[in-house]
Amino acid sequence: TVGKTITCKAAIAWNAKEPLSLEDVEVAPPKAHEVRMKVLHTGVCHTDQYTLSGADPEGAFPSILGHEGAGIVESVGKGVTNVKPGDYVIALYTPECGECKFCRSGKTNLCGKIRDTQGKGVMPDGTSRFRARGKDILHFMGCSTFSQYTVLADISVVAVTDRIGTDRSCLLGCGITTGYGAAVVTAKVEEGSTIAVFGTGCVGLSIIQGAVKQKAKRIIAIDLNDSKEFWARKFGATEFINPTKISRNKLLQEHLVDITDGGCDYTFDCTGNVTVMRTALEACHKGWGESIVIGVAAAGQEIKTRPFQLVTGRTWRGCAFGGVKGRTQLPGLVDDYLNGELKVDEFITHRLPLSRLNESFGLMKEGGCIRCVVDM
Ligand code: NAD
Ligand code: AHE
Ligand code: ZN
Ligand code: ZN
Repeated sequence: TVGKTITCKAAIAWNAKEPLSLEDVEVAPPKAHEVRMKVLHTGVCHTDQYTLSGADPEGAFPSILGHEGAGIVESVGKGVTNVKPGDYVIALYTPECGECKFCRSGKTNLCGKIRDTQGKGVMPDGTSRFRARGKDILHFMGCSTFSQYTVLADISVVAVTDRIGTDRSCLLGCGITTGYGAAVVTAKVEEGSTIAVFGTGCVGLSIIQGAVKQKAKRIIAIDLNDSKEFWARKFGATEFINPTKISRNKLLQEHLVDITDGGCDYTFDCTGNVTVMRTALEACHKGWGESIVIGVAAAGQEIKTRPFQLVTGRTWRGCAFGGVKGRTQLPGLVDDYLNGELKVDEFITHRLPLSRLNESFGLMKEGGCIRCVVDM
């Protein structure tokens, strides 16, 4: 197959708001500094559903979604030195070139090298490697893991040991790393802290996992769905609040400030709801509380609060992929998993074959589904 176009199955998003269509796609060989990957497993993240819903200002169609995938390198283009055919890899929607202004700053995990073309759904040379029904199909987040084969920039993959199965390592490609990193790398939650996590899906539960590791004292999980209480406590939450069940005369932020002696040290939005983001900021402790935005909000949505909230020492920040540098830090997270120090298996509540990938979007709305892993 090396150097040749591969025809395989992919779940194509022809238009927003339509189910994905399973059909043949032609995957061109990798060009210079590109890697063709045989995707073995992919998770389905809320962000895939968000972009399919049409709410993503960068969402473009037809495209192949999916950004939480792991597999094997099938072939590499000229100049690729970081991976070789046969390597087990995780796809990185936040690449790491190590050379750009961002990578060298020491201040962020964002990489600027290919962000413009990635956002347009094309490879760094401005073209696509996918064709179906005689049309070019766009890439997504530099990954497109809803295809049995995909092509990525070499800086968008990291090789990891095959001792972790790809049905587990795929989840390190987004949800688990995003939440764990938000708590450990971005917020750097300290021992004894009080934190609140808004939205306890895969990302929120992983924040809880990170906060437990950092020895937070109180971990308050907040979700509209009561069935999330079981999951939140299983991962280490000390309290659970369903916001629809607190006293009607009180705002949720007031309630949180009351029960925490002045507010939380850290709060995290994992809902993508801008009203929740405000609540999370205002639930922070005066003088030092920090609120981290992780959820992605629909086009046109904006956040607001009284500037006095910031004047009085609260900080509003955010992160992508938890602030984790994929090529530098993911092998370490895989080791943590293998040493029993990072939960991964516990997030997998459902498994589906590629032919039933669409069902995962319905499952996501149910409280009982944390992550659905798709066997490609
Ligand atoms: P998910 O759908 O599994 O979980 C979201 C949870 O939020 C659900 O349990 C839901 O019941 C709850 N929720 C929704 N509205 C709520 C509200 N008003 N109050 C309280 N709880 C509410 O999603 P996920 O895969 O865990 O992703 C969470 C969010 O993070 C999404 O917006 C996703 O797009 C985003 N995300 C961002 C990054 C990043 O790098 N910044 C990475 C992954 C996911
Ligand atoms: N494209 C959207 C925003 C989507 C978004 O924020 N994506 C996150 C990752 S979500 C993973 O599940 C992200 O990485 N953002 C940083 C980046 O560089 O894209 C929009 O609003 O345009
Ligand atoms: Zn994601
Ligand atoms: Zn870079």
